[in-house]
Amino acid sequence: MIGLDGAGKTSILYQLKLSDLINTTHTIGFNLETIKYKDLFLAIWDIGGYHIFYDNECRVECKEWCKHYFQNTDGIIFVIDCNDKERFGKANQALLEIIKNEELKNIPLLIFGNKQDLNEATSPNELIKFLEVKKIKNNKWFLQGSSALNGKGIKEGFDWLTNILLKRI
Ligand code: G3D
Ligand code: MG
Repeated sequence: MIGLDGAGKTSILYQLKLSDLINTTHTIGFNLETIKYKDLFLAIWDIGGYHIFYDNECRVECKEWCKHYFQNTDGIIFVIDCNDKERFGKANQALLEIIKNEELKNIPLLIFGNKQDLNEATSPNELIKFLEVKKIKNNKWFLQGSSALNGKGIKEGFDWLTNILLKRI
């Protein structure tokens, strides 16, 4: 799970936790949440902000580090704050940067257009115009509007992702 800081990653995980939290492990820079969702045990790495991939200071080191996690990743969840239009460009660049990784080829990509509860939030249909999703060739993707505040859309997103994962098992 990745996205710009403040997008709502931790809040989305918290919504899931309310139902079926198994375990939380805090590591340096990474949080691991183990959640039972339907018949699956999901180990979700909240790998924090986009700077891991985007800022020059930590880019090389962090990228190398992330590769170890990516190797056994079954899906990507990318969270976008739909109320933060100024950073849509950055979110788009971060997304493209992440899916460039060889290790993440062919795995499903769930994009949460989060904070839909806010009046000014960009709708998923509008958001799609800001994201260069046509450049995504190697991943099946799905954009789901969500609100980590009231929980709307989160189940729908995870249903899409876990249906694909279950088919692959
Ligand atoms: P991150 O883990 O991606 O960095 P967080 O983001 O989950 O910490 O969320 C950042 C801030 O956005 C938090 O507010 C959180 O409550 C808020 N937020 C997350 N999801 C939603 C949402 O769907 N709707 C609204 N309205 N707010 C949301 P604070 O004030 O604690 O910084
Ligand atoms: Mg967080």
